[in-house]
Amino acid sequence: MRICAGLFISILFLNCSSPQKVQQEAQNFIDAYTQQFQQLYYASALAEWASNTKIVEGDSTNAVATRQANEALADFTGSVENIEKIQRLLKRKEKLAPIQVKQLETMLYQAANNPATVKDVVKARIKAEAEQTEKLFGFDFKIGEKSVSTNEIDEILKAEKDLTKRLIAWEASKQVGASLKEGLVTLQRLRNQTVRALGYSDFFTYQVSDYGMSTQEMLDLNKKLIQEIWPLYRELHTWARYELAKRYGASEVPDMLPAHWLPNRWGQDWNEMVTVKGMDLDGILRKKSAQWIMQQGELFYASLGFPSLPESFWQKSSLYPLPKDAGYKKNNHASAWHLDLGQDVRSLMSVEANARWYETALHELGHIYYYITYTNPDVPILLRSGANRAYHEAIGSLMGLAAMQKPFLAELGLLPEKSETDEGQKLLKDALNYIVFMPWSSGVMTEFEYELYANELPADEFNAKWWELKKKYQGIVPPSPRGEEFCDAASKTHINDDAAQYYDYALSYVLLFQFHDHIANKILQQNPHNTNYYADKDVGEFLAGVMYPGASADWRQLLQETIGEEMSAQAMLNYFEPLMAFLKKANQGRKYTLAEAAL
Ligand code: X8Z
Ligand code: ZN
Repeated sequence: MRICAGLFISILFLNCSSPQKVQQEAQNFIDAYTQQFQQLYYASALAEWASNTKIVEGDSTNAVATRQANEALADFTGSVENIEKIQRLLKRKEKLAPIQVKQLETMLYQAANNPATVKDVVKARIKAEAEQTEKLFGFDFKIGEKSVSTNEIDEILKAEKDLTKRLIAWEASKQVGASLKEGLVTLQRLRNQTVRALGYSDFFTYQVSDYGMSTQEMLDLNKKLIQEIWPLYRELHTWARYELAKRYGASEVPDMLPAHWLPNRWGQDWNEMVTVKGMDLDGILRKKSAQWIMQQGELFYASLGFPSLPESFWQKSSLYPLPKDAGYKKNNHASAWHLDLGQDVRSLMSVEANARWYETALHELGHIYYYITYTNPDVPILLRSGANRAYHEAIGSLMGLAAMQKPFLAELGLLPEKSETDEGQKLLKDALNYIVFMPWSSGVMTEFEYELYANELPADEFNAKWWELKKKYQGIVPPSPRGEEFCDAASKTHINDDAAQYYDYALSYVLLFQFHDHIANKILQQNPHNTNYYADKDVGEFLAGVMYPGASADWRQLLQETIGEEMSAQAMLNYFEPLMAFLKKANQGRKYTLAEAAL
């Protein structure tokens, strides 16, 4: 009797414990978890940093250390004890503070990538990921006998007029994919297996769930975006076919764009096709230096009221290409790091003095200033990430767009005050950047990774599917048939080390035009095509307001609070609206080869 009564009382007590008590219990757990998490996270980031900045052929020291550090972090975040505790606390959700619920949900989300119940799978995945990164960035690109950097390949694809030379450079850029195919097949299996243990159907669905969306909702949203920009894309595609055929002296205008004709390894950004008269940024920047680009970037953010970058950023970042005789390689793709979720912020780039790196440097600094802004006492360590992942990508790209507009460039003395520029050409150049990117990101990349993970695309269909999607969404075809001995998808960084997240960039472009529209019209009262953000503290305040809460805010609500809108492509469409008539005229009498409506 006594025992039963005791049990009864304790059950009663448990169910009726006051919100304060439950919150206290949760907070104790969150605090202890956070402390350990931050240490393990930092150790993992430091090891990853070493692995990405110093890749020595045949030396596995960094790879081994990275594997160990990542395993330790995974063991902790996915431990049975932690998962059970989180789930138990989340059962009493209604008694917890919303910010506690958010932190517990973040923990559970991370646990799902590393559940201890499938420890061996997690271990195998960590190993496979480390090997894939090493292969991807340790790869020796060759043109003939000569080793070349990706910067050198990109330069050829930007400027070279000889189609044979272009073909050789493009094919060289795809070799890396073939060497990564086996690893991708392994990762496809292991990534799916790990997240299934906590109930996600596949890795794509797991990644999408971070937005609070289902896979179908994400696919539908991306499809809608493609449909909305399609009429403009169709004009750009037509214009580019004729323009490039003329440039290369081709005897015929091809129906679909050969991949090696375009100024980008994946055909994701064609802006380098156009040099705007009176605004030749490449020509201007060539006379500056890579260091100048970085300093200028910091100055731009600082002019808006953001702090200078910490000294440690300059000391510890890896910002410039390695010397040819370095004896090791580094990750050739740009990234920004928040290593300790505190003050240690760094960027990894290979900046050179040109417009492409100018834009990329501003993009990466956007991430860095996002880190710095949400590293504040109101944002718990576990919520130091973007309101969603697309927000994080949007800020720096927005600054890149702003820093290429004429009044801004003039203020910085990069253009003569009264230079004559061709506004139509400038808008065309912008569209070749931002509009062209949409079928690639929302279409090719998103659908390929959906097929890869959610539909378990068989390995002997990888390349066929890739080129089917390239044709369908981008109207791009390979220079010659590419069999399954190649794996052209794996030549794209994100397929290997940022899996199932590329729609982030598509959504970030949508968001950035919404932010830009708001800034231009509501804050600066300037024409969105001709703004000057420089030194405007109100613009800085607005951006800081968007970034400050990090992931402690609900991303939809934050959009309402900051710009009073839902996510929508309307601002992007408005920006490019004047271009349609120009393109229609330029394309008059030409043969259109893309369907009138997107599929
Ligand atoms: O990967 C990036 C950034 C790093 S977060 C340089 N971007 C995408 C890409 O290069 O494919 C920026 C825009 C698209
Ligand atoms: Zn980015």
